[in-house]
Amino acid sequence: MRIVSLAGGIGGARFLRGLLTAAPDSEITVIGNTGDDITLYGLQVCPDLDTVMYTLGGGIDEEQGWGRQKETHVVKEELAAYGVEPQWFGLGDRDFATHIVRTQMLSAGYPLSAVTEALCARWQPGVRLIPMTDDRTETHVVISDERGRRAVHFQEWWVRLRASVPAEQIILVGADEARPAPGVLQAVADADVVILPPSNPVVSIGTILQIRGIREALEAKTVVGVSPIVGGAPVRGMADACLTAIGVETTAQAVLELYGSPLVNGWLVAEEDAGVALDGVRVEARPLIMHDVESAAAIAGAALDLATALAGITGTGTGTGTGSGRAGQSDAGRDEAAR
Ligand code: FO1
Repeated sequence: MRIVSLAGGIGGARFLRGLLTAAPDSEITVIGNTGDDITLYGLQVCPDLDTVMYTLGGGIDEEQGWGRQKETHVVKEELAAYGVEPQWFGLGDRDFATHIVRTQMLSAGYPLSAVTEALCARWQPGVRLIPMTDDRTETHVVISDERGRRAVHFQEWWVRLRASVPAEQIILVGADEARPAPGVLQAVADADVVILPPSNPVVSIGTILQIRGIREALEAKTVVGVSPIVGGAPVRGMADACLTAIGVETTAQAVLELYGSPLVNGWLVAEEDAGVALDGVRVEARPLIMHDVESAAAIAGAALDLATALAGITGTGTGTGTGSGRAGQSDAGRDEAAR
C-alpha cells in the first residue's frame, strides 16, 4: 500500500517509526517540514528532515529526540572559545558532518530534495523523505521584549527563549514563492492513504500545508490525522504556545477544526477527548501516548485501519489498494464519515 505522511520533528519521527512497524510492506513517502531550517556558521541545518532521517535510520539520540547518539561537542566548544554566536543551538560533531555535506551539495547546485536523497542513501530510513519544498523557507516569530517588537528565527524562540515570550505572529517566510519539491504532489496523487502524525499543527504540519498546492492535493485523498493534543495539553513540545499564537485553543477539537474538512476525513483522539466531532469526519478514540515503538505502532496501525476503511480499501492493507481519491471512498465509508 502507498502511504504519504507529513512530518515535523520529534513526535512525527517517533510516530513514523511506529508506522513502519505497523505496515512493514507499505511504501511510505514522508513530506518533511523545512520551516525549522536555519543557517548556522555558514551551514544549512534542517532539524525536521534530520530528525526523521536519524530516528528511522537508527542514529538518533533517543532521549533527546533530536541530534545524533554518541555525540561529542568539541567543535561547539572551539566555536565558543572564538566567541562565535549563536551558542544557544547545540550542534554536535557528528551532526556537523551532515550539515557540511548538505551545504557542500547545495553550494554545488543540488536542490534540497536531491541532497536529502543523498543523505538518506547512507541512513536507509525505510521511507522516501522529500522536503516540502526545495525553495528557501524559514519560520520566524514576532515577539516584543526589552529590545522592542521584532522577528526572531523560530529556533531562537523555541530553543533560546523556550517559547517563554508570547509569539505575536508565526510567519513562514518564503511561503508565497515556495513550490512543492519534485515528487511531492505526485506522491500525494499516487497515495492510497495519507496520515497526519501528531506533529506540531502550526510549525510542522501547518507550514507544509502553506506550500502552494499541497492542501488542495491532500483534499482529494483520504486523510487521517492523529491529534497532537491529549486532554487539553500537547503530548510533547510546545504546541500550545504555537496554537495560542494563532488564536487556536489547545484542544483536539480545535486542532481538527484548524485542519478542517475536507482535508481530514478521519481523526484519532485520546479517550478523554472522545466528544470531539466535526461534520464529514469520522472520529475514533484510543490511547494516544507513544511510550515506545510498540505503542507508536499501535497508534499508527489504528490510524491506518481508519484510513483504509474510509478509503474503501479492503484486505490486510498490504494490497495495492483500490485507488483512494474521495471518489474511491466506499459508500459505507462516506455514510460513516458523514455521520
Ligand atoms: N533543540 C533544543 O532544545 N536545543 C538545541 O540545542 C537543539 C539543537 C538542535 C540541533 C540540530 C537539530 O536537528 C535539532 C536541534 N534541536 C534542539 C531540536 C530542534 O530545535 C527541534 O527539534 C525542531 O526544530 C522542532 O521540531
